[in-house]
Amino acid sequence: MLPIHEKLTCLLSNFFQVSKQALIAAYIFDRDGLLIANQSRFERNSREDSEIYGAIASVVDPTLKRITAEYPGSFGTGGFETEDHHLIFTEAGPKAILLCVYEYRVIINYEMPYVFLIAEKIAKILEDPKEDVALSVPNLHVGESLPQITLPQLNTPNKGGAAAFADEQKLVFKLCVLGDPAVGKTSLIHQFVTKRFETDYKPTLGISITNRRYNLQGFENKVLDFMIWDLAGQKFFQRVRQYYYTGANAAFIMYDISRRESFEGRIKYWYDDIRRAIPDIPIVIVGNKRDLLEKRQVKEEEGVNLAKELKCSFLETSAKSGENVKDAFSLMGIGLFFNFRSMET
Ligand code: G3D
Ligand code: MG
Repeated sequence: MLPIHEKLTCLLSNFFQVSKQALIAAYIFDRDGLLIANQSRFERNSREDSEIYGAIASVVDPTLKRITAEYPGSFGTGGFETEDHHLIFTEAGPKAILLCVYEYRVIINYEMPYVFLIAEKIAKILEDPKEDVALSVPNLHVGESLPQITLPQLNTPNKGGAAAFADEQKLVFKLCVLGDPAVGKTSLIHQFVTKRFETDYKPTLGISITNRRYNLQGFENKVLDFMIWDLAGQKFFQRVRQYYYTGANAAFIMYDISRRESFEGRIKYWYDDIRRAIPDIPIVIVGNKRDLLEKRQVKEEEGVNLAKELKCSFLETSAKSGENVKDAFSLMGIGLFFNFRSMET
């Protein structure tokens, strides 16, 4: 097992792999403002590497002090812009703060799901060093169906983090999992829902509903209840469709990368089917069975391109090994949470 510091460094380095176009540097501080781990897009200890922090230090240090003083509990996230950068501070559990520095030209909305995912992983690593937290960071190819995220401004008194997020809230999200038989829908859900406290199978409808509570890191008062609808029957009858789709907040459309016939034409079929019922929910196209590399019949690139065309997000998973599964649901939860917030305000 890796020591904590190495886990954090490895996580940040994977974060850079997927965000390298936008991210300049990332720092993990403890609550006393001491640096625990960091990574930049430049070579470690190079001149550029040390220059970045120099450029932002004058705003970072006082901000960290203020966060600790004003928000001893939960502050969520907040950020501001300097002349050249976006600085995003995010709570990473009770012990740490993640600071991400982005290029000024970057649209921060698109990066935020990642920031939260990383913060969540950092919190878990620090909370229980024995827990096996995936250090990989999925390359979620995001389309235009992304939520609009409004960041609280940390430098506005009383408007930032804690104040904006303090009220308790319970959100229920219905997530539909679609795709041809045997692509791995049920397996994917079981990977995510390790402790199934409620699964309700409706045999006449061929639908199975599973609930899973999800706590969004940094937002202690928020509870997200995923209600995951699985097409458990072999036949998807016309009369069930409306019932299945009604009220859905998001959908996964899955195929099996080792069976071309589950991809070709079929993703488009499921996409049209749900879009007819609900025109505007976020959809992630999921290429499953990524572990069957030697049997691959659909290139990752083909999935990415189709997702772009349909304005969906895209991710490859393995419901067998668990690769990217929890992260897929986390990213969806984060996206839905912020989507919901921006609809409210
Ligand atoms: P479905 O719910 O979409 O119909 P299932 O699909 O979850 O029932 O999975 C169908 C079969 O694919 C199962 O095999 C399951 O174990 C397998 N499977 C699901 N996901 C993966 C994966 O990521 N990798 C591999 N290698 N297999 C996977 P069986 O043999 O039990 O029918
Ligand atoms: Mg199934």
